[in-house]
This record gives sequence, structure tokens and C-alpha cells, in this order.
Amino acid sequence: MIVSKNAKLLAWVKSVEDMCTPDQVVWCDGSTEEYDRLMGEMVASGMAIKLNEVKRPNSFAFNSDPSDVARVENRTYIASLKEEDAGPTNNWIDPAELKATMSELYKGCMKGRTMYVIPFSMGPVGSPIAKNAIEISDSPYVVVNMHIMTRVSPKVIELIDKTDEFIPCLHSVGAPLEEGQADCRWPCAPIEKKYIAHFPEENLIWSFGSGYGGNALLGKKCLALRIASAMAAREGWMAEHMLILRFTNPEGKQYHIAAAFPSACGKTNLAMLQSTVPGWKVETIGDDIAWMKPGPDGRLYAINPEAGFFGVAPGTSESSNPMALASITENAIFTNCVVTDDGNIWWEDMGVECTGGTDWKNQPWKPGMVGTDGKEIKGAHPNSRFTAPAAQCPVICEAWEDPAGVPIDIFVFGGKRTNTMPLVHEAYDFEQGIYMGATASSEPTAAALDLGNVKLRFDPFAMTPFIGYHAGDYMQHWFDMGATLGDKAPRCFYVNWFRKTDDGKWLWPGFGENSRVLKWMCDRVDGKVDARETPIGLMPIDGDLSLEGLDVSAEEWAELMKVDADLFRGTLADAKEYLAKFGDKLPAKITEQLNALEARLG
Ligand code: OXD
Ligand code: MN
Repeated sequence: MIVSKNAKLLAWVKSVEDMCTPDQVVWCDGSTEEYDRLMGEMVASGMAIKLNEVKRPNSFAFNSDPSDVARVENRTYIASLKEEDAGPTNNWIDPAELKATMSELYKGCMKGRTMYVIPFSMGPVGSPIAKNAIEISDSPYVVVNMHIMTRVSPKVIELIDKTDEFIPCLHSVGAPLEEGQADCRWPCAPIEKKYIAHFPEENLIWSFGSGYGGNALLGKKCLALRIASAMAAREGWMAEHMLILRFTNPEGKQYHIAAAFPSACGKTNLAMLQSTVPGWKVETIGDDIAWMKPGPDGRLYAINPEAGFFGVAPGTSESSNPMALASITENAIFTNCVVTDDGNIWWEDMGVECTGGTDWKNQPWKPGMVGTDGKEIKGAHPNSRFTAPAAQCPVICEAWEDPAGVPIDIFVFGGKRTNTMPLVHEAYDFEQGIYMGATASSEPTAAALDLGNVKLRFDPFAMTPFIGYHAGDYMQHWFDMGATLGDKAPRCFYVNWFRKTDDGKWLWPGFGENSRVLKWMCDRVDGKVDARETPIGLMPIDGDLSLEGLDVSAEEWAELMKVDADLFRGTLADAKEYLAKFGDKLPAKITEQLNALEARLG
């Protein structure tokens, strides 16, 4: 066991041990031996199910408690010293008060459990852009997931010993065991005791009560987005909820694209897209988070701080994302999916037949089963996930671990709109691009649709739940970055893959065909094609975005590209109402863009 010599780290670990009183403390090393040992222990305790070694080698399934299935935004806090620094998109509690409340909860919370000290790096170990951190957790499930999602290594301890710098992340499932008390399959605390707390001024994370995803794997949303976004604003870089991909043309010229979409818009699918444009190929660098800094040549360079994919399982199929399926053939973790009778894994819309198995609630299950309410019982939870090493993706880019990052040529923003937003439009300049990102919006899902009051859900830069400070200051930081980058700033585009006809038919085939839209963007960057000036931005001239071989008629294309000024004015009115909540923190440049757009719409 390699233990740090750093006084600050040792003191923190000791203070947590004293507060949480675990049975033992184990320093993790990220080794295969450690992974296998913990998986073995979890299989023995019944927490993990080992999948069939032939069908899904070295892979395991977990089922969470039915109350602990997703990020809990209403229990997530930005505890800045001043309330106004958290802003209207965050929950705020005074940090002293929150620490007092949580310290009470942490008292004795690891009794009967092992406290794991996990040294991890977000970004390649030792790279100047990477951050060293320690997660303390009492969940072995967290340890094995951190092995895949981050770089867990004793080298991180060496770096902390040398630099005296690390980000402390404390996590407990919040379920102490009394003497002789048997553990349950998925220990966690009730919702009112769950807290996902961030102290941005101290670069500190405290999480209590949940064992699931972003609530518990603290490197991801908590560190790489909430804490990192606050650090980035202070230090002049960017931490964004963006996929990163490399698009290479037949001559070998590379374009790097970073794209922000709210959940359920196909981010992982786009990151691993199979291009249908002859000779052009996509390679994946990241599917969720981008850290970006200006490089020595003044361009913006991006790295993926993560080491794995934590992807939504349902809907992942040979047709929607064959590369994701190929990434999870072995060495994967599945949470809240169906374990089939033959020991394989399954979820809804996987595109393969399932005759039955055990569902995410650990009950015997068959497709088509209906509950007492007459509704079909889903086998997998809608937020069920796979965890897989990024290196297993067949189209992972050779540069994905390059500490220097890749230079970003293009930013893409988007949301899910069945009307109003055309397939693609380009910003006149970077500042309009910021406006597009700041007003990115999606329609509410059918379940939430109130026909009397159809409102849009705004999700600036797909970052609403992940901005670790005031969202108005965050928007201003985008303008500041624009000023730093000047004419080297990426070109900005807005896409909408989800437009429908009045009778509800998708107008655009999506998936691999989205490569046609990316190619048009690259042609714009190279100055190979002109564009039409429209009130909302620059749009393709007919014929420049190839539709060859697609079942899209001229009328459908016209509909996909239509900008209805009345509908757009409606969106603008909703955007105004939304942006008003940022008060005097709303950058004046956003208002300028909004007014200019309004004037252009006439
Ligand atoms: C995710 C999310 O899990 O954005 O990536 O919710
Ligand atoms: Mn995400």
C-alpha cells in the first residue's frame, strides 16, 4: 500500500477517518489486482453480478436502490461564501452552515465499512493541464468505476507529495453498519439526507448519501465541471460540458470539433459518429467534458479530462451507436440494466432480442410484461449506464491522451426542437456564437408538455446543472475568452437534428448522416463555400450541403432550413424572459446580441 508523505493530505485523511470512523483505511493504487479483488468481494457480497465470461468477458452488473438512480439536482449545492456568487441556476447554502449539517451526517457514517483513499488524475497523469485529486469513499463500487473513468495511480500521490496540491473530494454512501448488521445490496441514505456539496473558493467537494453516477464518481460532474468551471473562470481557461471529436478529410486534413448538447440529444452518438461522407472519418477524443486552454499559438486547445465513458445504455444499438457497443464488449460495468438468463446484458432499444432475465429492480423479467397499473415494465432504468474504458473505443483518436490537447476549429451548440430551429446555422461572429450557446434550448418532453403553456427549457451551453458559480459571470467569461482568442476563436454553429413535419415525421435522418452537416462546417472554415445571410445567421446555399443518396426531398430540405420569423420571435421572447433572471450579471453583450437579432428579424 503506497501512502502519501504529504502532511496536508495525511492530515485531511486522518481528519476524515476520525470523523467517519471506518473499520479500516485502504489507499488505492489503481492496479488490475485491486480491481479484481474488489469485484471479487462485491460478487461474494451479492452487490455485483459477474456476467457470462464468454459473452461479456470481465464484466459486471450492479442494480442500485430504486431511490438512487440519477444525479439529484435539488440536493446539489454551490456553497460559495456569498449567495450572489452561486447565482440563480444553483442551490446555495452558507458554507459554514452546510459544513456543520454535513459534519453531523458524516459523524460515524463509515462504521462497519472500509474507507478507500483514491488518488486520481483528471487528464493524463502529470500533464500541465491535468488536476490531481483524492476521493475518499466508502463505496467499492465507486473505486472500480473511478478506475475506469479517471486515472487512479500511485504516481498521483508522488505528484501530490512533490507539488503539495490536490483537490479533496469526500464521499460516503451514508449508511453505517451497526455491529453484526448485514449490509444491503446498494447502501445509500434517504433523499432528505443526500447532499452533493461544492465549496468553490476552497476547491472542495463533499458528497453524502448517494452511490450513483455523478453524485458519487466525484471526478466527473463535481470536479471536472462544477469546481473546474469556477477555477477556469479565475485562471483564464474553460471547463465545458462538450464532446470532442476529430474529423479528417480524404486528404488527411484534420478538424477538431467541440459540441455542447443538453442530455438526450445524442452527445455520445455524435462523438462516435460513423461518417457517411465518402473519405471523411470521425475519431473520438471525449464524449462528455472538455477542458480548454489557449495554446502558445493563440488557438484554443482541448483535452478530455476523463478516461472512460459513463454512457446512457437504453437506445444504444448497432444502428444508433455501433462504436459504443463495440466499446463495451468486455471489461465493462453495467448499472441498472437487465441481466439476461444467459448471463449477458440488455436494455430497451438495444436492437437485439431478449427472452428474459432479471430487471434493474432485481426481479424476474420478460419483455412485454405489464405491471398492476397495466403499463409495460421496462427492464432497464431509463438512466441505466455502462462504464467502459475510452481506450476500448474502436474509433478512439490517437491524440486522445495528448497532454497538449487538440486545437478546436469549431464549436457546435444545439438542443431538441421539433420546429423553429433549422438543421444548421452559423454565427456571424464569436460573440453571436456565445449568444447562441447562451440561449440553447430544448422543448420539454412529451410527458412534461403543458399544451396551454408550451415553454422552452433553456440550458446555456448545456451547463445549467454544472456551472460552479453565477451563470451571468460564466457567460461573461465566454466573452472574456473570446477577447483573448480574437480571430483565433473557433467558428460557432447551431444545429437541430430533431425537426419534424406538422404530422410528426422526422425531417432529418440524423446519426451518421450528421457528418454531412459537419462537413459543411469544415467547408465554411476553409472558405470553400459561401453562405446565405439570414436574420438568424449564415445558412447553407442549396447544393453545398450534399444530400446525395438521402431520402430527403427538395420540399423537406426547404422545410428543414425554413426560418419562420414569427416562431423565432416567440423563442426570442422566451429567451428574454429566461435571461432576465440573471439581473445585472447578464453581460451587456448578450443584450446587444438579443437586440440585434430582434432588429434583423424585423
Ligand atoms: C451525464 C449527464 O451523465 O450529463 O453525462 O447527466
Ligand atoms: Mn454529461
